[in-house]
Amino acid sequence: MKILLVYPEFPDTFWSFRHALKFIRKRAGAPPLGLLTVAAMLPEEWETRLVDANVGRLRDEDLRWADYVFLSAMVVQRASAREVIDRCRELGVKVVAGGPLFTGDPESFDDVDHLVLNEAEITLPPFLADLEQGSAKRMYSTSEFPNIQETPAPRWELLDLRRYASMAIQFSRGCPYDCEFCNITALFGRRPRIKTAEQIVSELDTLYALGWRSGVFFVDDNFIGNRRALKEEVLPALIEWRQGKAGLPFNTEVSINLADDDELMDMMVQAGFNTVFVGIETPDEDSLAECNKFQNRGRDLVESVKRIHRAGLQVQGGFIVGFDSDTPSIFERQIDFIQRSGIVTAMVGLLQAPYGTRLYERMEGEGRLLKGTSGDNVDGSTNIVPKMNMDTLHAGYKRILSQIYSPKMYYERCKTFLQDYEPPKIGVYLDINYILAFFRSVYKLGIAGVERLHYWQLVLWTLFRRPKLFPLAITLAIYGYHFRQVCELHVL
Ligand code: B12
Repeated sequence: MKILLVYPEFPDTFWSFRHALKFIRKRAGAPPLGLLTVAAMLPEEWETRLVDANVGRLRDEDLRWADYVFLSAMVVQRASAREVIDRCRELGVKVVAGGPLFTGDPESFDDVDHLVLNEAEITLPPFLADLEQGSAKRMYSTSEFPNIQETPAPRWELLDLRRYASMAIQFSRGCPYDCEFCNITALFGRRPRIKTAEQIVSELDTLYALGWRSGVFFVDDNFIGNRRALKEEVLPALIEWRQGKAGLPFNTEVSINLADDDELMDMMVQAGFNTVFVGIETPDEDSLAECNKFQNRGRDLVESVKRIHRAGLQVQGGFIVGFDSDTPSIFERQIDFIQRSGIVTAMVGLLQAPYGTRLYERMEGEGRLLKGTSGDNVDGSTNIVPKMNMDTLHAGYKRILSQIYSPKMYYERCKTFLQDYEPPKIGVYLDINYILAFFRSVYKLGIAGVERLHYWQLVLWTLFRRPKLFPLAITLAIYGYHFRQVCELHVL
């Protein structure tokens, strides 16, 4: 059997990092970990190839080669996924689809031959067994959550590693919290399911043996969902694994209460983590109560962020406007909060109700649900009717983005962050692409860019005040360029 695994193209969005990736000559930020994992579950004697349309072209001959195309996608890849399905139909190739887009909206894909939904650890084996018997059904789904200690290691060797800026690895699935707008608990449950330290170390060993030295993204929904396992098993194993190695900095996603645990932050830093994404959402207590984000309530959020920065972990933050409790003062408060916290990478979106969330049900019940969603929560769109007047909301949203990504405020924020941030202690791996990226930034940002004055001020300030953080300062300058391009393209 010949299987072609296909990952459709992402549009030019906030998280695509497309404009930043050009500086380091990479095509994509992260690999399709779902497909790599599914590939590891297929019978060994089957031939498998992978085409990630974000790093290479999907040719008709690739499709013709395959007996089955295995397609994975998020909602944001809908248009490209649709194109792949249409091409397969034209060429008479059968399609098996799975992943978040198809799991959330199977009704839109009548023309897909087999929908293998939810987590493949449960749904793929019966599909494969039926396929062998010649009686494969159209749809396989489950409400159970598998034990991921039995999940095989992803097959990274199917990738052309050189085209990616970072690799991905997964330690846990699920999140103990239950925020009203988040679909993670619906998709993956509230009890974090974890892999063993041995699994993680062995996966990292494989990446290391393949020559990987750049960043590794732990794609967990909330990495600190099971602290006991982290402190007693996983982090000690990672600290040990890292001895004598350079490169491979880690980043992940956590909840804000990481700031309350010095020991955990310290162990994460020793293990090589340098960046964490945190759902901050809003500085407004009523909105936090409304969306059940109790882990963010009753604390000085700016101070929590700064504690994490001072420990040596850069916070990237998610922010939302458009809660029922929001008044028009929220826009200035968000801008002020983002500036004071020094969160350089601030993803600000309008409140959306993904399928499967409690918010979706509430909006449906209140007759406030609109059709469809772009899947991109940073494009100024929403699928709900907000309580605030829509024009006021849009205007305020645009104001936030135009301000926080204006060169003046963006570079000011970089400085606030670099002042607070404790430089990482892990060995540095010198990659020629990063050195060249500096020279490209000199031209594109320092000579040709509207931000040139701010760029040179940051370069000089960092060289004199925080020289160890110079590469990071350049990376942030390049990110700023990307964020401005995306905001100008989609929102402003
Ligand atoms: C890593 C990640 C990213 C990476 C993408 C990396 C990449 N190239 O894929 C980055 C940071 C870029 C990203 C961005 C975004 N993401 Co994202 N992301 C994740 C995250 C945290 C992990 C995904 C992952 O690798 N999981 C590990 C693998 C093993 O699991 P998996 O992919 O789900 O695969 C399993 C099953 O789904 C199934 N499966 C998957 N594919 C297939 C295919 C077949 C044929 C079969 C049989 C089975 C199957 O089997 C696998 C094993 O069980 C998930 C949350 C999550 N827990 O899944 C969100 C998630 C996928 N992202 C989401 C969203 C919304 C986004 C953004 C739109 C967010 C934004 N703010 O703009 C952006 C859009 C991307 C873009 N470029 O524009 C949503 C998707 C919702 C949806 N229904 O589409 C999720 C589920 C998070 C959430 N809270 O809802 N994301």
